[in-house]
Amino acid sequence: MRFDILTIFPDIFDVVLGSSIIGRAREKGLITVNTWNIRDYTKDKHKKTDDYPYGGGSGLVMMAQPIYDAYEAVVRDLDYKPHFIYMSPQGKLLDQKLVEQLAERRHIILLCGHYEGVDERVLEKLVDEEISIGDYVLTGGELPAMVLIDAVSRAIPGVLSNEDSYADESHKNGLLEYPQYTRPYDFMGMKVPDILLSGHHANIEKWRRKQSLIRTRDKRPDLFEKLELSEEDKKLLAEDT
Ligand code: 4FV
Repeated sequence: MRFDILTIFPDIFDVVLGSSIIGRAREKGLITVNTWNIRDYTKDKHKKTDDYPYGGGSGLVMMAQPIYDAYEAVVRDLDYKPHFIYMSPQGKLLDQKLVEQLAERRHIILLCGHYEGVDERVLEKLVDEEISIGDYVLTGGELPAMVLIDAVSRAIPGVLSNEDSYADESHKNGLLEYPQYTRPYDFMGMKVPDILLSGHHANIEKWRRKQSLIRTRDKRPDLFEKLELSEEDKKLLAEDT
């Protein structure tokens, strides 16, 4: 997977996408992340990337030309068109299903907006998909881009050291993850559920499934109502009532 990020703050990606799991995935060549400073594609001596909006109003709008020319630089040597995503509060909400769909792609360009947003004409010309990380307004699209890259990269085979850990986690198959425990057995008088020390893997899996169902029902009824419960699931939930 290749990510190209169009941004006016390329440096802020270095630490977050250069560390830990994502950093190691880049070193292993599982993902490539390139940042492109939109300011490098401005044509005036002040390197303007934004200007006042036509029609008046507060704030500034990012100009089309520097963005478009940065895009041209990315695709110059390509014989295909990468998938172009604009991070925006108006986009479709990023969820695990969309993450997994994006992880199937080979090359994604991410445009990070600032100020009031981006000139509509560059969106019309370039953008394949608008994606939001939540219904709130941020100062820039850089954090959303990092969130997307983190979530999508985790879904790429080989990025997580233990493939199973991806299979079990929250929001996989629409369920929240079960409670996790590690040593010590007794922490401030709170003990680990004994089932987890039983060594009986079938019973442990059953306990975990039940905990996931209960958590999803209680914490995220919106997700729970979409589940197609098996007869076994219904029995597990009925045990509590
Ligand atoms: C955002 C979001 C977001 C809006 C104005 C950047 C900012 C500025 N992006 N999910 N929520 N973007 O708030 O993706 O251009």
